[in-house]
Order: sequence, then C-alpha cells, then structure tokens
Amino acid sequence: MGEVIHVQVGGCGNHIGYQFYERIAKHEHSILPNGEKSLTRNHENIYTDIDEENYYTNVFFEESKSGRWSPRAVLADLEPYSIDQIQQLEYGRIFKSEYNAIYQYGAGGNWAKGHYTIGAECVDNVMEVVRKQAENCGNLQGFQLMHSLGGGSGSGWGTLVISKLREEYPDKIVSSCSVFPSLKASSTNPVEAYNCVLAFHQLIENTDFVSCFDNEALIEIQSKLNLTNEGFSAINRIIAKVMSDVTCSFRFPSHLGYNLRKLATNLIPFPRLHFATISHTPISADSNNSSKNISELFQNLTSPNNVMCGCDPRSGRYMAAIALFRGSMTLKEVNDVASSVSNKNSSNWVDWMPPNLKSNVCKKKSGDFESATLIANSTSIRFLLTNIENRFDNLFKRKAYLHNLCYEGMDEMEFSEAQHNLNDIITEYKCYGDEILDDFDDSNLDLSSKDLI
Ligand SMILES: Nc1nc2c(ncn2[C@@H]2O[C@H](COP(=O)(O)OP(=O)(O)OP(=O)(O)O)[C@@H](O)[C@H]2O)c(=O)[nH]1
Ligand SMILES: [Mg+2]
Repeated sequence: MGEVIHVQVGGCGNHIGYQFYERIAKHEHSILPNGEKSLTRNHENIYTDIDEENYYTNVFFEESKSGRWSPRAVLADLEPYSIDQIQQLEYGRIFKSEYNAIYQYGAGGNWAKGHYTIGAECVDNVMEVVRKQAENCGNLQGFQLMHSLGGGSGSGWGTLVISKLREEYPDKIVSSCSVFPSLKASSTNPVEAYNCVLAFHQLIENTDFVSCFDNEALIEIQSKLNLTNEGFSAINRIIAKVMSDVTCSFRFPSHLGYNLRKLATNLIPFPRLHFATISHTPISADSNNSSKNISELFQNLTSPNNVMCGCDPRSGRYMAAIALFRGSMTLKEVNDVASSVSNKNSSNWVDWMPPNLKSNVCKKKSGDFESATLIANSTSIRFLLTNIENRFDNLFKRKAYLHNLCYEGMDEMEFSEAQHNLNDIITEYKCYGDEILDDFDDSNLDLSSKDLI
C-alpha cells in the first residue's frame, strides 16, 4: 500500500491532526496511548492475519523494534502552544518528539511572515524532519498536510512546506486538508482573506489534491448538534471523523483498495481543479442516525447540510465522486443504489461524460455505526471560492492592511496574481459544469429537511 507522511502545521493544523491520530489510533487501529496494540482487539473480521493487520497499520504508523506504534507525523508550529497542549492530551505521548519542529517566534496571523521571513528561516528544519520520516518508509505514497488557511503559520508556512515537498518529492502525491476561515469564528485577524487567497494560490500550483473544510459550514453543523459551547474542539472532532473516512481505504482492506494516487486519479479530470467537497453521514452518532439504509445514507450525502464546506451540490455539477461506505453492506448493494442514484439525477453530473461515481466498501466501521462519505469534485466549490474572493477584494481594492504583508517584503503584484489565479479557477469550474445553471435559484432549497444530522 505504501506509507503516508502526515504533516500538521500551525494551531489549527496541530489540533485537527491530533484529533485525527487519536481517532484512528484509539478507535480504528486498537493502538493504546503508549503505542502498544490493545490485546482485546478482534481483527478476524477485518484482516486475514496479523501480517495483513500490520501491513495496513503501517500506512499511517511506524512500528518500533519493541513493537510500539507511533504516527508517521511531523508536528510543526512557529509558536509552541498548540504542540504543548497536544502533549498533555491522552494520546499526546504517541507522537515522537524527534519529529517536532517547534519555534518561539509566532507568525502573528501574517501569511508573509510564515511564507517568507520567519517561516523561510525555519523551513529547512521541517524538511530535515520530513526526510527522517521518509527514510523509515519502504514505499512512500505521499503526504497529507493539515492546516488552516486563515492564520500565518498553517497558511503561510504550511504552503511553503508544501512547495518544498513538491520540489523534493516530485513523484509523490502531495495532498492537504485545508480549513477555510469564517467570519463567524470571531477571528480578530483582519487579513485572514489575504492569507487565505495567497495560500490558495499555492495550493493550486503545488498540491495534487485538497480536502476542503470551511469553518463557516462547520460552525453551522456544530450549532445544529448543540455543541457550540465546545468551541473548536467539537469541529475538530468532526473533521477528524471525516478524514478518518477519507483515508480508511488506505488503512483497511476494502473492495477497491485506494491509495492517495488512485484517489486523485479518479477524482481529478483537470490537474488544476483538485479541490474536493466532502459530505459525511451520520455526523453525530445518535440513535436517529444509526439505522439508515444505503439509499438514505446516499440521500444524506447529497444534502447541502452534510457538506463540510457548505457548498450545495445542487448549485453545481459533479465531475467525479467516490462514495465510501463503512459497515457490513456489500459492494453490490452499494453499486446498485449508486447507479440508480446517478441515473435518476443525471442532471447533477456534467453532461460531457457519463456520471463518474465510484463506490467502495470498507468493513471496518468508524465507531459503532455504519457511515458514508462522498468525496466529490463538484463545480459547486466555486461558491466557497467566490465568497473568499469577495472578502479578499473588499480589502485589496482599498489596499487595506496591505502594508502589514508588504512590510515583510511582499509586492502588490503577488496579491494580484493570487487573485487572478483564484478567479481563473472559479471561471474554470463554471465553464466545466455550470453554464446552464447560471439562473440557479436557491430560494426553494429545503435546508430544514429532516435528514440533517
Ligand atoms: N477548525 C478549526 N479552526 C481553527 C482552529 N484554530 C484556529 N482556527 C481558525 O484558523 C484560523 C487561524 O489559524 P491558526 O491555525 O490559529 O493560525 P496559525 O496557523 O497557528 O498561524 P499564526 O498563529 O498566525 O502564526 C482562523 O480562521 C481560526 O478561526 C481549530 O482548532 N479548528
Ligand atoms: Mg498559531
């Protein structure tokens, strides 16, 4: 299968990365906080033998000579707080500190500090640690980087790391799990939209595949779940749950074994358009959600309320999608529903090729319930991108706060280039899918439908 090196950068990146690893170690690979495998696990249903179990665990974890498993993870931040916090948590000890790159400077919410000045001074150390991780891999598939696009470290430094990964490992897949900023997250950083668009420009050029999460949509989901008082930690658990599904067919036997490359190949008809919308169900494991059949799970996946970046799939068209089911269902059962769903709703797909919907089933459930995730290349992503472009433009046309970033050596041209690149992507998504949906009217969308969460 080949190994994936996971890199988490900045405050948000480190918090969601921790939740991801805690989830997959504790609930999915039976790894205890000290790195040992739990003796009580029951692998007969999933694996044929222990060698097969180790083969799959090896993708995101490395085994030491003493039989302890630790994440193939690099923890990087330009300030120490997030990693300090992680180290106090239940699974904090599972990360090896030799793979940390921690600094005291802080990027102060400024993309240019992360990408150029401070970040550039520190990036070699991160790459050094990545190299150490890569030396422990027999057949590295690629990288998964987690970060937010709104701050200085995850956004600026994170995308610098991405560009170095691309340069040093040109034949490996570089993917990211990127969190878009929300005005509702009560951020006091006025230049978030600059940070986001400058980072997005880098993601277009230097990643193969991006899983898009939007804090705006996640805050909405969180409030429907009555978890608002938990702040980001509830949101991060949702992202971790979804990312565990996105990666489950690399980590467990499944009908169509996917790896990062196969995922990217199936989803991306044009290299620049590699920004995935992800829907997941059930988002909360409550009793109302536990007994859904395959059709109901499918229906939820196409509901706007279950999309992690808030884009209504009906406002665009799918170019390609992978529906990933976890549970005891068979691939034939899923395929039967999938083909009837895509035939019935063929207008939701681009009309220049037959609906490209692949399904996969992984027997290993995520917790106690059957679940489903749709990783889609949908032209509706342009609504998220347009929103961020508007926020950027409101600042940039007034040159507001520009001096904060230019003071770090940036030129106004770079802002214009990033904005053009983003606008081009928005136009490309529109051209490939949405021409006849220009008069799309969202007034009749039923956002209160009962299949929410
Ligand atoms: N989902 C989620 N979003 C977060 C979290 N922490 C911060 N954010 C959002 O991410 C953006 C700020 O990014 P951070 O990750 O805190 O910043 P950073 O990458 O550490 O960069 P600097 O601190 O500026 O150097 C803002 O839009 C926040 O609302 C988190 O734990 N989860
Ligand atoms: Mg920070």
